[in-house]
Amino acid sequence: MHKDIEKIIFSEEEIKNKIKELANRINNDYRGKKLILIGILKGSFIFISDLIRAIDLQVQVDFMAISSYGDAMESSGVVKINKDLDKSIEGQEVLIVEDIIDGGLTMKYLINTLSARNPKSLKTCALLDKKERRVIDVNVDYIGFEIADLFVVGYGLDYAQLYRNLPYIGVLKPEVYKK
Ligand code: PRP
Ligand code: 7HP
Repeated sequence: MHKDIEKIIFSEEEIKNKIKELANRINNDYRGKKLILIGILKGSFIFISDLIRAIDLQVQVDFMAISSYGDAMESSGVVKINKDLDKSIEGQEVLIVEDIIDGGLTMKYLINTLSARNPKSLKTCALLDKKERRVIDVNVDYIGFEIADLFVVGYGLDYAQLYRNLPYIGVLKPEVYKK
């Protein structure tokens, strides 16, 4: 375990199994259809790369880069698009893929922005859902794990842009935040 991690919340094995479960549901729900996964950078890059390999459909991928947190641990509530999609999603089946839903402002913004582009369908997927923290109601169609109000890192999730490379999801030691 990394020296800055206090506790592992989800192991590599648990994440792997959860991704299989989510992909099975997605495969069944979109059987015979073409799907576009939209990964929200940076946090979702590891999750989406494992998820897409477990999906057995005609599937494309595109990315958006959004910033709402910067290096802070609380959402600023101001969402900014740093990179938009490369292609139109009009008339397409679209699934937004996030690492985590916290207050919900980012996902709400994405749903509003992307539904205005007239996709055939728009659904949402997040590996982690911190329901207790919600400040705005948002619909998440595929949820990996519900988690308590803990700041977690690893498997794409960062603190001050670090720890995204950890293969598990864990909680940092409190002294790391005080540095
Ligand atoms: C994180 C996460 C979500 C968002 C969730 O992104 O990846 O996009 O915050 O927060 P919310 O539900 O309170 O809006 P962050 O801004 O930290 O950027 P990153 O993905 O580059 O780490
Ligand atoms: C954003 C975010 N990034 C990393 N860890 C968490 O627990 C987070 N919640 N919202």
